[in-house]
Amino acid sequence: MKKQMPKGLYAITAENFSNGKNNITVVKEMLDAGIKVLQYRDKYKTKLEKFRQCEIIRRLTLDYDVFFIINDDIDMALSLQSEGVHLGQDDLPIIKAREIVGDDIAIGISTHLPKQALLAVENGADYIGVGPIYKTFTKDNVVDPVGLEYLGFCVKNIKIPKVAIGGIKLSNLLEIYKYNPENICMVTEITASENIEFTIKKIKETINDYY
Ligand code: TZP
Ligand code: MG
Repeated sequence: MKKQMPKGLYAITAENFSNGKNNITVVKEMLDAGIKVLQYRDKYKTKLEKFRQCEIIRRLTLDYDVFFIINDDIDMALSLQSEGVHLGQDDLPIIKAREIVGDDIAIGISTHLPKQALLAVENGADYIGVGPIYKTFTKDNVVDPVGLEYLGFCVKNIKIPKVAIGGIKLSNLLEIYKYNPENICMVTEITASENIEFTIKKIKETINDYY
């Protein structure tokens, strides 16, 4: 049966912004700090390298009861039975991805425009990424910031969960929190922090443990 994605902080791996640590080390620190949603994202490894890391992370996320999402690789999501797979606008269409993964694996899709958000809902996405809200250097070839206006549109008009993403830091977190999206994603604010546990504690305090 499909699991419900927990609300709150949505963490993503970024090995090249992890102070020299590998994804496994960072993920363990995130799990110990109590994150509930984790996406594995790595644009620089071979499929086999990604799979080896994801095998370990799958086991850890089951132990910690964390909602595990794999970016891009539908086959790996299916093979490891992750809770979700995350697609971009240039990946396989949601309807085709759904035929492959079935109904038990959630499909999320990045969106940057109202038209994309509405289409994602129509095509049966389980959640949408909304962003990048602010400028970010974490993602290559990223589109221009969409700003808070697009987040406002999505919160008002899109009924499936919304994950705000892109350039979100402790310093601007409250601005996002006010819009009340189901999830807020912070990548390098967590992976690149000197003390991941402390940073996650601060994030939780900032949003009043709403998440
Ligand atoms: N998709 C849209 S922005 C982004 C992704 C994966 C990266 C966001 O990273 P950060 O470090 O939180 O700005
Ligand atoms: Mg992708």
